[in-house]
Amino acid sequence: MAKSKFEYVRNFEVDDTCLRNCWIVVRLDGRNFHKFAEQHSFTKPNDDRALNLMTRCAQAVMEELEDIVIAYGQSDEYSFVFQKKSNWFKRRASKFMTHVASQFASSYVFYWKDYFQDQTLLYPPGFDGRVILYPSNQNLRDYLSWRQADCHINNLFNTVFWNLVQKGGLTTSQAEEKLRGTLSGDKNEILFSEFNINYNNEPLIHRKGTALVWKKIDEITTKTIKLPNEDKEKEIVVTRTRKKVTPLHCDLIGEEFWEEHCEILEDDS
Ligand code: DGT
Ligand code: MG
Ligand code: MG
Ligand code: MG
Ligand code: MG
Repeated sequence: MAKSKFEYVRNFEVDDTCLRNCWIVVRLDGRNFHKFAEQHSFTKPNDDRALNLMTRCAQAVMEELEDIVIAYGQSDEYSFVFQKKSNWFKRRASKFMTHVASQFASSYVFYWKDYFQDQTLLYPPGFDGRVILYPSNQNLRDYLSWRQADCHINNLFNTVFWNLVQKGGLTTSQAEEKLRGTLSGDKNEILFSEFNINYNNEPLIHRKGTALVWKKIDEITTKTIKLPNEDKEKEIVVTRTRKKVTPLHCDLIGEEFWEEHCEILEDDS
């Protein structure tokens, strides 16, 4: 086909190929969710409807898009890890970022009513996205550890803060003042002595966030077959192994998770 004289504009497109042999991580974060949470009456400090909706959207992203080996989410964010050798869209960063963000955002609207029956969606939410490349398994593990540590730090703070306000009768500025400069040990102590709460017994989903991994499951179905040379039909049991996205609320920082899910970190070569 002959080229039009306009064709040259293509040369203005810049190359954004992700370096080979690196893990490709896409992290999304809700735009101005401080306001979004207020306007949609999210419960404080954690709204399980919102957290489960986020996970439902992440599951849709993992199932619809190629090559995602693990996802991790907390608060209004989710990270998606694409396998090192992925050649999806020739590793173009903009394709990864935009497909993840748009699939996630449309899912958020699509599945909203399944989680928020009594709360209408008041305006369309948005999510920002970024792409980060990690060359080594250690870097990837440290990235996920960083996000999970962030979840822990924020959740411990928010749990004490909202107990002081909701049960302790403090104003938000008094609670802020009381917590200024406190270490995690102090926060655990306030929770225990003032509210009889052992932080370690708080729900895992709030303390650890949510990891989504592929799990093999055996799907058992019955099938009716017609045998050759016979008139009768026969029912047989068929077992199919299928991969299913499964949510886990566990520690990602220690060795145990990575030993149990050794298929995620492939050979570091
Ligand atoms: P951004 O990301 O710069 O556009 O601004 P924000 O407001 O989204 O800030 P970010 O992402 O640092 O913080 C997440 C906000 O989302 C935080 O203000 C609290 C809110 N949020 C997330 N999950 C929950 C929840 O389960 N319950 C409530 N009440 N708020 C939540
Ligand atoms: Mg942010
Ligand atoms: Mg945000
Ligand atoms: Mg955030
Ligand atoms: Mg097209």
